[in-house]
Amino acid sequence: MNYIHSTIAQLKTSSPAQCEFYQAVEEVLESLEPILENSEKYKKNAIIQRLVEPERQIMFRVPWVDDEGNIQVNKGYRIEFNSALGPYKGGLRFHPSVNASIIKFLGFEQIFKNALTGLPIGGGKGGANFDPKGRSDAEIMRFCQSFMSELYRHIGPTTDVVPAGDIGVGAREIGYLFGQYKRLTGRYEGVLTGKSLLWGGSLVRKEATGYGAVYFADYMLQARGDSLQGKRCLVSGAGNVAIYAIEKLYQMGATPVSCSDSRGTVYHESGIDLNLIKCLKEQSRDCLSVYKQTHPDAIYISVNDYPKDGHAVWRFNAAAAFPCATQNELTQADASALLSGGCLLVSEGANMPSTKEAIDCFIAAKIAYGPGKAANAGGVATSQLEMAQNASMQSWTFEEVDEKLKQIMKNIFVTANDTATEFGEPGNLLLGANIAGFRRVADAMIEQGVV
Ligand code: NDP
Ligand code: 2IT
Repeated sequence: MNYIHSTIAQLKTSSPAQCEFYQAVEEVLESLEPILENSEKYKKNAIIQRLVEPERQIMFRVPWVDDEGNIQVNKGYRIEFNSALGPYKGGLRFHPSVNASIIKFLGFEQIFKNALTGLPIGGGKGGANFDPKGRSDAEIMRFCQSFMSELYRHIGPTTDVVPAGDIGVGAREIGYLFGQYKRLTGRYEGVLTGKSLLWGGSLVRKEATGYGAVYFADYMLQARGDSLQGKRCLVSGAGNVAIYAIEKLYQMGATPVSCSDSRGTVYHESGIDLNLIKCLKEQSRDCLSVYKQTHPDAIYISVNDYPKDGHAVWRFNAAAAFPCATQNELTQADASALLSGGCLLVSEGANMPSTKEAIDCFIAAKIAYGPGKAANAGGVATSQLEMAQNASMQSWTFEEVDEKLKQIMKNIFVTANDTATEFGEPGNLLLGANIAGFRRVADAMIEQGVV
């Protein structure tokens, strides 16, 4: 058994039943074969064994009282995965599916994503198995306060910087979390990102992940002598990332024709009504099924009617696909359907949205495929720009931050593309992103000794 396979086998014994985490590790490690084969130093320094083991894992009880006076108990997590390049950085996810496997896969991805940005940030992730759906603002506040009552002792502006959102965590939750942090510590400091513009947030942070995934798509197409202009695009999700991917697609002359949530998919041939989605999801927190009340010509497909082997959203013909909802939302059958429908590009706004088999189809077909750790890095990169503004007591304009975001996405594309070419697989951005991110973290780890 070679170095990579023996590490994965050991991991399955030492961290049992964490299938999403194994999936993320296998995807990265398998693309490292070419660099590991040619360099003894990573093996000699046990870099792979060290990388797959988080530096620290914090799990805690989150008790809170609901509006009926019942005591509820959730499980909270913060995984401080790797600090070779800087303080741990990565969001929080509040969703009923959250468990150690999901937080570890997200934290592991975050290490390489953050390395690819070229910024001084390590990798971490946190969250809770809390379901915000149907909860009142007062319940959300009490949950966030209880969550922070434990988390505050583990975080700090030079040690571990939390949110800027992920599934179920947006501006409202960040406000409540920050308020409690300030109350407990008495410190007004940049320990959270994605803050409100009224009290230390950065312009463009809200838009950054979705915009970044579209900029990345545009760089992939430019390299192939093509552009997004006039292209029909499928988008999944209807949250923060999906909304701002849709907005940027319109600005770049493309037509986004779909979006989805946990209950169903909307397909609108003439183009998704962005203002309506913003109202439904950012304000009234409604389900997408009501979209048809305003647009009877749109198609709505409930999850109950999805194909058995995948998701309705990928079964329409389009030139490009932007998965922006959640992990494993794009299967092998979905990938085949996309390719048969003429899809030339996939840019992942979500983390690990495509299954391994789906990715294999995209790589084999040699379409432009932007893996999440490269294509969605605009969010965390703009979080770091928020940290930089906080630390220097400055506020940059929308145009300044947007320009820096574009430049960062371009650098990530060029780095992944050049690395793919260097390792003999031109155009394979999965390989290029994994090797480039790994090389930066691994070399820093070697220089810092056995810690
Ligand atoms: P939001 O909570 O704002 O939106 C998530 C969207 O995905 C919602 O429309 C939600 O549906 C849908 N969704 C969530 N879980 C499922 C599921 N199990 N099945 C189907 N649909 C689901 O989250 P974000 O937009 O912030 O995050 C989306 C993805 O992007 C995640 O993978 C996240 O890790 C990734 N990401 C986010 C970044 C950020 O800056 N926010 C940065 C980089 C990556 P419903 O409305 O019904 O809940
Ligand atoms: O997956 C991600 O990169 C995020 N959810 C954003 C993390 C951050 O700290 O901005």
